[in-house]
Amino acid sequence: MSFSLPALPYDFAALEPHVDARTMEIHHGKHHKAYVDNANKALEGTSWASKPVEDVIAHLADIPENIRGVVRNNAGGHFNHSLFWKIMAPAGRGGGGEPTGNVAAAINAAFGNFAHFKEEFAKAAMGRFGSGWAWLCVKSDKSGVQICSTPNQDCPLMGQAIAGCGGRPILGLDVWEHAYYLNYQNRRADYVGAWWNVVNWAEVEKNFRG
Ligand code: MN3
Repeated sequence: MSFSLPALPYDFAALEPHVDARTMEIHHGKHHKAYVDNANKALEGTSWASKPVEDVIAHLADIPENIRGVVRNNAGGHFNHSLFWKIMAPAGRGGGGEPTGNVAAAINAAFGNFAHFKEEFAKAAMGRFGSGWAWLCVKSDKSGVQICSTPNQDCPLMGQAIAGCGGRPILGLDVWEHAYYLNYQNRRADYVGAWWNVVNWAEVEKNFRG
């Protein structure tokens, strides 16, 4: 079974005004679709074509070298965006507010409090030069959570050697210009600040529990 584009769990305009409808439409229907199509094309005819995307990106070193780069970018893009859509929800209807439960406890243990966590996460998002992602991950040894950032469509699941950070991502923020440029132009900080209004903490909690 090849990868397929997951349906958005809300309509294109649902995250307005924080993320605009036109951006969502292009981001999901064009960008994410292209990652799915390109990953499928590259993996077609290999034993990896039937594997879950998590397995594929966690074993990039085992992917044939002639397709490894394409798979890294496009299977990475597919996984990252699939997570991204799910950890957002309309503001006030599942989106925004503060984490609760286990993930709140883990965030407080690692960062002191939610406000400090947001500052550190925003630093990771703002410090990523060019295109990439900011992440909150459960550490590989499961001892807690940590923030990191990756370039392009790299993902912490790819591991330290490839992505420059590791762990299991439970929250991710796309800071490619395609994620915000129509509404925010060069004002990435405004996008990052507004995005907190649409974070679906119940879903992050689900991810945390694995
Ligand atoms: Mn994107």
